[in-house]
Amino acid sequence: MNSVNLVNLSKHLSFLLRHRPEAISLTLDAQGWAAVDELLSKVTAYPLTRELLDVVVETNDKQRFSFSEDGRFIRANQGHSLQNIDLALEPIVPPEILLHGTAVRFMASITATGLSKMKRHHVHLTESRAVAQSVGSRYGQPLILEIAARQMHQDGYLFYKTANNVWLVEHVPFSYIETK
Ligand code: HQG
Repeated sequence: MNSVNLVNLSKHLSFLLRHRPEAISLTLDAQGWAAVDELLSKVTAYPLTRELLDVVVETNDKQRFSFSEDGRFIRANQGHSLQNIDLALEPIVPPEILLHGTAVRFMASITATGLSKMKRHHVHLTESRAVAQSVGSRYGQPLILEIAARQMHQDGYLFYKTANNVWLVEHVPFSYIETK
């Protein structure tokens, strides 16, 4: 088990559970759940066992995956690009301010159109400045945007929170954004 690189395995699972289950003919249900037994039998790139899967889910730095209550199914908590998946999260009231980490080079476009979900299902927001900083720096010089989330909620926008504390919203018009 020690010889498996858990970060690489986690990336492979994200690829399968968020983007390309068909790469190994894996079936996801409408809420993104895959049967653990099916996953174990179809993943060939790693010597995946139930024990190793438990370790990945438990130790993943962003808690990217969840098991169903009975432990028989697994899904990615957020970040899907698959069109036919709906996590069926309940809308909840957001805090006053949420953060979005982006890169300086995207700002001209964000100023023109607001924050868009791009290839994912939602715009991803966080309560953590450290998370926003590291998410933004994946794309260049990072910039943290403050979103008037409670005001958006009052204006009728729906917010969701994933099992791993990522906040989701469909779109953020530029009028709710402050650069800080
Ligand atoms: C930017 C990670 C131009 C947006 C993190 C971002 C997150 C625009 C990029 C999760 C734009 C999309 C998501 C517009 C948004 N014009 N650029 N109108 N609107 N953008 O990766 O939020 O490691 O799809 O600012 O923790 O960076 O995958 O989204 O820079 O939760 O588990 O377009 O990914 O989690 O990039 O990251 P992404 P994101 P995981």
